[in-house]
Parts: sequence; structure tokens; C-alpha cells
Amino acid sequence: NSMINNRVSIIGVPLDLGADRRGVDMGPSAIRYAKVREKLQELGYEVDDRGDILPTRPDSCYVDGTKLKYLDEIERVNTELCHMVAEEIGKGCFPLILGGDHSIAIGTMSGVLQHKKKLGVLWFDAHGDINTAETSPTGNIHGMPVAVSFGIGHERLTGVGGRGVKLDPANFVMIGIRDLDPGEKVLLKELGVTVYTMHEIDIMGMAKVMEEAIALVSDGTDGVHVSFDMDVMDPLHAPGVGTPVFGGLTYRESHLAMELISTANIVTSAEFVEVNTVLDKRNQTARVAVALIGSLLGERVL
Ligand code: 6HN
Ligand code: MN
Ligand code: MN
Ligand code: MN
Repeated sequence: NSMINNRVSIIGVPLDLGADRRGVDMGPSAIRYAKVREKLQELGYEVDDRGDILPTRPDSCYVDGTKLKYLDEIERVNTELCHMVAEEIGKGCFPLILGGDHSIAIGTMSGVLQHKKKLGVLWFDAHGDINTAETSPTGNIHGMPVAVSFGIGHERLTGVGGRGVKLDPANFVMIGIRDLDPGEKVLLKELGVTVYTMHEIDIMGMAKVMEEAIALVSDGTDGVHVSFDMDVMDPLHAPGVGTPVFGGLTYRESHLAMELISTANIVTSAEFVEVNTVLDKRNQTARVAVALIGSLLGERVL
């Protein structure tokens, strides 16, 4: 696999301030406990676990004037994450980020963008995560990272990593979507983001969806980031998530997607987010995440 360097750097971000339910702050520990390092070493990678970027816990829910919750701390953690991701890529390592709530995609993607100016993104999620302060029903920043990556949203979030470098909606593909807020639907259409909802996956099948998605994110790009929100899976397979939605990807559909991305040899960074240990059953969701990381980075049955 030539796109994937044989050195992987793990970065944990135990942040849960971007979501309403506590518990994803233990996600990185849970994924490590499910033996992510061992899995990667088995596959032949040299693994450097850079530890966690530690958020502080404000004692009350700070809400800024535009109703964004915990803006200060989320901006600070993402700025640190941006630097760390850029640093690891600079060293020639593949960054694997463990969340934490999905607001950390702001830091991950802005860090990758320091090196890959034309970045494609495969966004696996039940949700669109493309709200702004104006459209968000909750004020939770984990519902906003996609908007931010296009330069839309609070300036302290779009400013992470510098205002100049942003993603092109033409190379951004969403997969597994089944819960969008009204304002998100408007913005997705306006920007022309390609969205494979569960409906398209049912009709076309995952293999065809991934064939098209891979073509879109690799067209003229210099890297591809995989952002995998565990709630894209059906809650039957991934019960440990804060915002579960019925009717998601099966265990095999998720693996097939990872395997096809791996075979296409395009991925240059990845993050697995929203593992909520408080709601999980015997660390099942973290174990599934590790299995998916394996498939994404080359593991095969035979
Ligand atoms: N996630 N659309 C809802 C909101 O609050 O903006 C849910 C967002 C979920 C975000 O799961 O990463
Ligand atoms: Mn998400
Ligand atoms: Mn989600
Ligand atoms: Mn909703």
C-alpha cells in the first residue's frame, strides 16, 4: 500500500464538549483497550502512540453570544490537534486520530490541509454535521465541522489552521446519512456536496456507492481523509454512540467500504470518532472501530 506510509501515529482526543452527552471523552482509552496498536503492528506498521490532547473541563457550560457551546475549549483543543496532525504528516507518518466527539474533525482536517492543499474527504456519518450557529438546533459544535471545513461558521472555528486553506465541496462525499436538520439540507444542496444517504446505499449497494465515492474524492486531489463517525453504523452493531439513529450500516457494509478504500490505495489520514463508552456494551463499539481500522489499513481474511 504505497499511499499509506508504514509508520502510523496515533493521536487521542478525549473531547466530549462538542456533544450533549458525556462519555465520548473515554473513546480513545476504549479504542486503545481494544488493542488498536497491536492490530496495526500485526499488519506490519510501525506505531507511534502520541498520547492524548487533554481538554480541560469547564465547570459550567459556557455558551458564547452566538449560542455555540464550549467554543473556547473546542477552539483550543482543535488548534493543538491541527498542529500535531501537521507535524506527524511532516515526519512522514500516517495520522490516525481517535475521538472524542466529531468536532475534532475541525482540527484534523485543518492539520492535513497544511500539507494536502487539494484534499478529498469520505465522511461516514448518520448526520450531515454541516450546521452553523444559525441552523443548529442544539448549539453543539460536533454538528458543525463540515460547514467549518468549507469556511462557513464561527470565525474562531474557521480560523483554526488559517483561513486560506479550505476544502472543495466537489471532492467531499458523505456516506450513510439518515438524519439532517432543515438548514443542513439547504446548505448541502447549495454547495453541491455528494451525499449517499441510506436510501442510495440500499438501492445501489455499498460496492457501487464506494466505486463512485472513491472516484469523486480522488479526482485531482493530493490526499484523501476518512472521517468515520461510529453512529453511521446501525445501533445494533455500534450501540456505544451518543446520537444513535436506526437504519444504519451493517457490520459487513462498513467493512466492505473500508476494504474498498484500502484496495483503491488513496487514504492519507483517518479518524474514528463518537465512541461513547458510557452507552456501550462490553466495549463492543470500540472493538468494531479497531476491526474497521484494520480493514482500512489493509487487513484481509486471506
Ligand atoms: N455527530 N444535527 C444534530 C446537531 O445537534 O447538530 C446532531 C449532530 C450529531 C453530530 O453525531 O457527530
Ligand atoms: Mn458526526
Ligand atoms: Mn453522527
Ligand atoms: Mn436530528
